[in-house]
Amino acid sequence: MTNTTWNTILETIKEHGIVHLTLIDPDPHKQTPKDAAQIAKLAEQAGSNGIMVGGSTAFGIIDETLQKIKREVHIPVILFPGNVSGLSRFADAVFFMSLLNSRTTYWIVDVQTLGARYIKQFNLEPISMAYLIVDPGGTAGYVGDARLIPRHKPEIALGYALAAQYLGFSMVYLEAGSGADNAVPLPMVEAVSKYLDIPRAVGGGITTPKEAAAVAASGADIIVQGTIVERTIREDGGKSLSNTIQAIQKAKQKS
Ligand code: 1GP
Repeated sequence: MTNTTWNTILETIKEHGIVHLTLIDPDPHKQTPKDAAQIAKLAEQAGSNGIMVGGSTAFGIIDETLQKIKREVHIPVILFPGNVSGLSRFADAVFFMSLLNSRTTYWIVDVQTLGARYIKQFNLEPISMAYLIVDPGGTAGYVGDARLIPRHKPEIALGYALAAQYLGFSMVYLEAGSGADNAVPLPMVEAVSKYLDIPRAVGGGITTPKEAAAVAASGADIIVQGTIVERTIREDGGKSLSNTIQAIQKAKQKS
């Protein structure tokens, strides 16, 4: 097993200071696999560095969605599974996540135990990720039974993030929840970034280029966007996304 996807992500962080990942929820109520593949293709053309496929309530059409996406893009396609049912042999890699601030052992270690043999069988590259859900948390917070990290307590987020690093995780992901009204607070991103050596991904409720740039300038290495990409890409073919990607790269050059 070669760590191709993770190495590509690390190399892109080294080269551009930042990675942009586009999240596609393979939900038949949102879009068909064909539409998902079209979104992925336009996202790649706009400069996104990878496609994440998954969601807290994703079901049913994951294999088909992945097969169609893989036909359209050259960038890595990474699973972002909401459960064992979110695994598929048709991706390049999987974010092997532990929801460290869950109240329930299922989301911390049991679901990973149930899924691990499939990852081996499917020959997926696992990328270990500490998943930390910040208030308001959205569906992920609800489904994952998270003890949401309070927005005004960056030190709690830092404690979890350092614990993740010391436990050997490859990266941490600060998640405010898909479609959140407010993204992860910048002082929290700053506090975590100041002391952490492993990459920080930040996602949930990041909408405008300006907002994304501020998150990047605060120390995020990976920015994840889903809702806004799915929405705008239909309207402008990827123009807004391309603006966002330019804005985050510029923010990194300055910081
Ligand atoms: C995925 O929460 C992110 O983990 C995506 O959030 O849909 O708000 O971009 P958005």
